[in-house]
Amino acid sequence: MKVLITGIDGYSGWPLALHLLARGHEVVGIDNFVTRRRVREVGSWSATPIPSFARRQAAVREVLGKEITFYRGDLGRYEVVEKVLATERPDAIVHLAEQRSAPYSMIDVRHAVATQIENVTSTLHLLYAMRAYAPDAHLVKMGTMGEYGTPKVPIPEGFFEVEYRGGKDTLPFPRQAGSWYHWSKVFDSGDVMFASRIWNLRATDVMQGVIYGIRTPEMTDRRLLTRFDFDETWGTVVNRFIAQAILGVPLTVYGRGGQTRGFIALEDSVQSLRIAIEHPARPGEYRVFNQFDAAYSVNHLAQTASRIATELGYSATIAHPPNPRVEAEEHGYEPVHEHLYELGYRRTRTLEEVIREIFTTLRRYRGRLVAKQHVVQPAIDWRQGDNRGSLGTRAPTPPGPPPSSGAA
Ligand code: USQ
Repeated sequence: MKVLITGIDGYSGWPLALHLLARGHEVVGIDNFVTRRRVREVGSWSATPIPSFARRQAAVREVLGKEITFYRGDLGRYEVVEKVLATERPDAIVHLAEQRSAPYSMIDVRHAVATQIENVTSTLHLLYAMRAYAPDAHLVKMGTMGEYGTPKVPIPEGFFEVEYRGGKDTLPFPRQAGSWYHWSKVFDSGDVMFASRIWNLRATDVMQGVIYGIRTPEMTDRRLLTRFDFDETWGTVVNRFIAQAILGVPLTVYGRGGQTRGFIALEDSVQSLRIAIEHPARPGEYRVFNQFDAAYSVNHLAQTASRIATELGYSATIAHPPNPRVEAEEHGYEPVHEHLYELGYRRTRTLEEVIREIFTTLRRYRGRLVAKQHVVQPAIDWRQGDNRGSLGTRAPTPPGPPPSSGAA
């Protein structure tokens, strides 16, 4: 199949491209490199050094013997989206090209508006261009488990049956997102559902949990590694805990740490997306996959990361700074995830083995963590309307003790 990946230069876009190529699919990508710029904006960088896209393409050619067709462009410009779809006419489109950081969207009004405008616009542009140039293509749209929030009832995959005052219907499950970013994904979901209905488009809306991990089996060469963010804004929680353990600074469990989310390893996320592509939705079908493997509390993650860190010779401690976010810190969490399993998905990676793999891979890049360690501490407060000041004045954290000899 010919698959267009929007956001191919990103944390999951790049491993997805490698995986699809290895499976014999044809890959076309588009990216405007905005994540690279925005990570610099908050004073950070990827722990793994990321080559230019041209070098990435060359490495793919050399190592995998495959070609990636690439467009540098912005999905915010409709003429760009039209040109790519009219030229390529893909069988499937995996839409990952959105501002993906909840804390980034909470910096101030400018960041909130940019997040929502960019995310909703890119999706609408894709939907219109699909209708015009690729009406039979299958859209696999990256959404988030965070759309649902943390309700006190089990979370279905998108829809549930409701009985109310004598009437009965199957309706979209209510959304209670927890950041401007997460709300942008809710708006996208409504737009994709509506477009598939009026234009008979095929669509899978992926409610993905928090991803963790650093590599996939196709990354057989250092030049093929994906980015690995560890700062407050762009790093996800498991990845951040390991970077903190390597730096010798306390693992930052926000508040009481009972916050529970669905998690999935990078390799399994990529596998899930491939399965969705290979089993497309029917014309006019809008389906929802809850894409995660297991639910963990932040406390459990910190304890697991710190236990493994200690085994590997690092001295890891856990801190509970005041929660900069507004979220429930103790709650039940019971999301359903059956649709992917019905299509043959099986989890391949455990939390522990991936944590160990991150430690092993990151050891080589400790210097890059140390150089940016002041951006690891949280500074964006959900309650504040303007966090630009606190971002600018973040004091560099003192370096932690070096790992004991024999550390991973
Ligand atoms: N957390 C800590 N300490 C930290 C960082 C995070 O306790 O140092 C907590 C947060 O308060 C939150 C949980 O860990 O309760 C997850 O935070 P996160 O930063 O790993 O993930 P989140 O902001 O929810 O967003 C990430 C991705 C986003 C994706 C989402 C899936 O950045 O693109 O949509 O995970 S989900 O969480 O299911 O909505």
